Amino acid sequence: TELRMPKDFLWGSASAAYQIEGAHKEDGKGTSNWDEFVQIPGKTFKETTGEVAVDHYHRYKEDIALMAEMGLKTYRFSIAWTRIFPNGRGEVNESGLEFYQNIIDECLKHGIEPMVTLYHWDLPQALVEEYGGWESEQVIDDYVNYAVVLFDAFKDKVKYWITMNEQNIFTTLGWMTAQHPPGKFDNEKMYYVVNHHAFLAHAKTVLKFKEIIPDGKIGASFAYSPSYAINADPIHAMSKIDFDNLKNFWWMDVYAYGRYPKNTYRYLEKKGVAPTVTAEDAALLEAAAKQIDFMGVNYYQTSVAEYNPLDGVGPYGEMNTSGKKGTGEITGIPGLFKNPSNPHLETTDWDWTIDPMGLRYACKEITSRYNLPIIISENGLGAFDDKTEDNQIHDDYRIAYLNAHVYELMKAVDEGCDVWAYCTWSFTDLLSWLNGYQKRYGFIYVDRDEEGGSLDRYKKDSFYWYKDVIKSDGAT
Ligand code: BGP
Repeated sequence: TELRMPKDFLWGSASAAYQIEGAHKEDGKGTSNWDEFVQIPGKTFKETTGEVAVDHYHRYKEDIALMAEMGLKTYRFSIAWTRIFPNGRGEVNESGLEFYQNIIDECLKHGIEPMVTLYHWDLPQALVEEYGGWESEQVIDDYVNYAVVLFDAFKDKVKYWITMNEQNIFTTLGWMTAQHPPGKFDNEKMYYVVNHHAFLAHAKTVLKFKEIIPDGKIGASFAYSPSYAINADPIHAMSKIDFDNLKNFWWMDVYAYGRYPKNTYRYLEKKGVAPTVTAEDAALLEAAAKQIDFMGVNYYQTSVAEYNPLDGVGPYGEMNTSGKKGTGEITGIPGLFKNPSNPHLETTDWDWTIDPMGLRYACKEITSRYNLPIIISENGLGAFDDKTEDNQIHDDYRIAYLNAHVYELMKAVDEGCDVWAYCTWSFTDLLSWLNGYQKRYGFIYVDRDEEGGSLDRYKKDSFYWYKDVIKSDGAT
């Protein structure tokens, strides 16, 4: 039988404030942790920053008009906390609110459902300086206060909200491997404390949300990398479950059940790094878990789990930020698992495994474990610039990648998963946090490199492909 998504399926695309907006000091915007971090030599590819990014701040009308031309049903974007509260809290910066008001109105004008991410990694630097940002529990109320301002401002216009983008990634890269701000690696206990604060901030926000926008939909977006044991030797099957518990369920279980996976909690307790969970925390997490409406999933790749001896590889390894295949190192947790590459699958130039069926696997795992609706909040292929002289971009590899993933997603729906939306990463080309402007994800090519450029927009072949997909409900 023919596969086809329902008529009201939200075909979308996604972005994040720091990666597209630019205008890093305009209209009262405060400094974020990322504005600071990129100033440290050697932290990003060729020292690239988001100071200008792809200038979406000034070109949002043009960009949203392109979305409308494509027929996009939803646009997922994040709000920069520093535009709303330049110092993280205190007085609201009205021109910041106005900017997002304009984006939302522009979307609605074109019949595009806005989907808002509250936090996509750019934390007000003032809060870092004041009390250490996520390291202090003071951040919880500041986060909730920021969220409530947005709920009040946009409650009549925005239905879909995402609290955290990839809490697993920003905490792991920020506190375990030092690749994101604040660039720390030597305090494992703090890594779990930071996560606990983020969970509590998420949970309090979900409960507030239900008071302010009772018919709205809220969840968190998780970077989910499902795993396969390297072979049928039970020792690797054990590594797989340890990996899933420590790297996936540690977050998803808290969002969906309001509690940490017990075996992993015990493991961390023995190590002396488990977060303290008070009775009040437990009640709050559980209450919020009952209220979330969907699991947001950012899906890029799957992992392989293999046993890793106590003297084996650790969590930090060189990351491939150059696009030279094979330059990324294997990492793991000594005594539990390591994550070698998958001999059965191809990779991107950045060593990311390409596994369309893994998307269906992810959906089925979430459906059986949590029985929650799913929003695919990111999925996409990073590739090099390949514009021809007459401004054409023949990105057939991107079309092949997305097409295979859409097909697997439709199979997941056919097999009983309740999927509401599919957002590709990304609509326009934009800044890749550690890989600069050379790693492109968009349907729209933006003329710029590390040095700058005209910032003109050009439609890639994938633009027309996705337009057809949307028009035909993905019919195969
Ligand atoms: C996700 C982030 C996005 C985006 C994407 C692509 O982890 O939520 O913000 O950057 O990955 O990643 P990269 O730019 O590293 O290729």
